[in-house]
Amino acid sequence: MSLYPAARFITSAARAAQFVPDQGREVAFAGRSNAGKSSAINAILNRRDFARTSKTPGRTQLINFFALDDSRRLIDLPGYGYARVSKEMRDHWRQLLDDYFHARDSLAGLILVVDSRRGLGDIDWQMLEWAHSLDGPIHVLLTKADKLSRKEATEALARGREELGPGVTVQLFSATRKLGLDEARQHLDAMLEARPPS
Ligand SMILES: Nc1nc2c(ncn2[C@@H]2O[C@H](COP(=O)(O)OP(=O)(O)OP(=O)(O)O)[C@@H](O)[C@H]2O)c(=O)[nH]1
Ligand SMILES: [Mg+2]
Repeated sequence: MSLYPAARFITSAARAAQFVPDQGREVAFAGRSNAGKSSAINAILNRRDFARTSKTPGRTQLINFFALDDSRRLIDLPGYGYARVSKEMRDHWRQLLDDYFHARDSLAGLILVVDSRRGLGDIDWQMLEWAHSLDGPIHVLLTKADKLSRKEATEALARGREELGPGVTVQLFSATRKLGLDEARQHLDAMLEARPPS
């Protein structure tokens, strides 16, 4: 069963001119390189190899636009924080993300993907600050929870809740074990279905 049976890849954008028209609603997935963004999208949509996944961090360097239906989209943002890239590359990413966040009236919410073993890092906080100016909900997936013991997972979630405070929701997630899928889908649906700002 796919939640969005009509879901399809639209395009990859390397610059703002290549963004799809800013209509309808979209939810963006952000996170460090290798955090598990593409895997989370695949798991949530119940589609294998839909958003590409990679064992090489930093491979997805473009903004990938996926249509869920005629008016709703999922956005796979390029990962950040991967050390072994040139300064030019990092500057390019920063510009691309900056352009994206400033351009998109259709952006209805952000899903921040964080490796549960690492927790929130400086660069995640920067992303959250950026996203807070959006005025839409932010939901954090603490992913790869399958790599944690039950006790570690409980602690990671408690720490996340405490650090993020009441404005941001957070959950444990595992694409591999399909843990937390329903909770993630509920947040995604709520973001996509909320009324557009008038
Ligand atoms: N054990 C485990 N591994 C995962 C999980 N999610 C992703 N991975 C692995 O982590 C690696 C990176 O996953 P991706 O989904 O490609 O990560 P990404 O955030 O899209 O990475 P970039 O596109 O490079 O920024 C891959 O080897 C995945 O198989 C998970 O829930 N559990
Ligand atoms: Mg990816």
